[in-house]
Amino acid sequence: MQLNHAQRELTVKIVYYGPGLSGKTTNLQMVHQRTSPEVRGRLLTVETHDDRTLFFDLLPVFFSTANGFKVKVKLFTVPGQVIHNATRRIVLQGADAVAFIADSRRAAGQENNAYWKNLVENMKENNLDPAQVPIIIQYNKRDLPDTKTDAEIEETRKKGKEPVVGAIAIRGIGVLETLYTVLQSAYRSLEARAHLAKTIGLTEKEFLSQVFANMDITGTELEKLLPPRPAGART
Ligand SMILES: Nc1nc2c(ncn2[C@@H]2O[C@H](COP(=O)(O)OP(=O)(O)OP(=O)(O)O)[C@@H](O)[C@H]2O)c(=O)[nH]1
Ligand SMILES: [Mg+2]
Repeated sequence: MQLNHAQRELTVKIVYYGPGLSGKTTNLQMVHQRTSPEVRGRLLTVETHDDRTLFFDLLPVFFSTANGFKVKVKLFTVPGQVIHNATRRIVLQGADAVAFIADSRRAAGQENNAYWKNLVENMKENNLDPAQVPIIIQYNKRDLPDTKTDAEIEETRKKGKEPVVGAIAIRGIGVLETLYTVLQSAYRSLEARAHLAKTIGLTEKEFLSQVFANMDITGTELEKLLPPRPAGART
């Protein structure tokens, strides 16, 4: 987190981490599609010729608080290919929360575990304390055959402390729910350390409702979590 009192600016950094081809870039593309052009920056992608992320993808989302603070949420993805570990470590620097995108297929189990270890190692290298930098897990590709069952995912959820979200990112299913969950975890961790409500008057409710105020949440679970807005409203 970067908090600049003079400029009245808060920057929050979220990193989408996980094995190669798990759907990290797809998540950002879907968030981009559902976000109004007025509040989003350019979706910056640097890819190889076969669409693999080479460095990272970045999507910034902006809003202003009732107190006149500018809030910038920066969404990054890391490159999942094994050879790009140094890049993953650099992109992870200063993360406020991590969305771990796993492939739900059984065959991907080992790969998921290897990248979970890799995440923990790289967090250590960057002095990111897992007790302070929350991780949430997305089980993506729920549309494919031979995936973990819902019951198995429920088991994982119960065993671990991390929130778990199911998704079919290519259809936009679970994508905004994942973003909501990771932002909520990020806010709570920052609130515990930096007291955002007290210092800049930004509550969890305002943070989350402002981020999603200019996103199309139609048909997502967020319709139940966020206050309804009158048609055409922008704030
Ligand atoms: N069937 C299915 N395919 C998906 C889903 N999400 C992503 N994909 C596909 O999986 C492939 C990889 O997706 P990306 O988003 O590029 O994966 P990535 O995690 O960014 O990969 P790297 O950048 O190489 O680390 C693409 O062909 C996507 O269309 C999903 O929910 N279901
Ligand atoms: Mg990618």
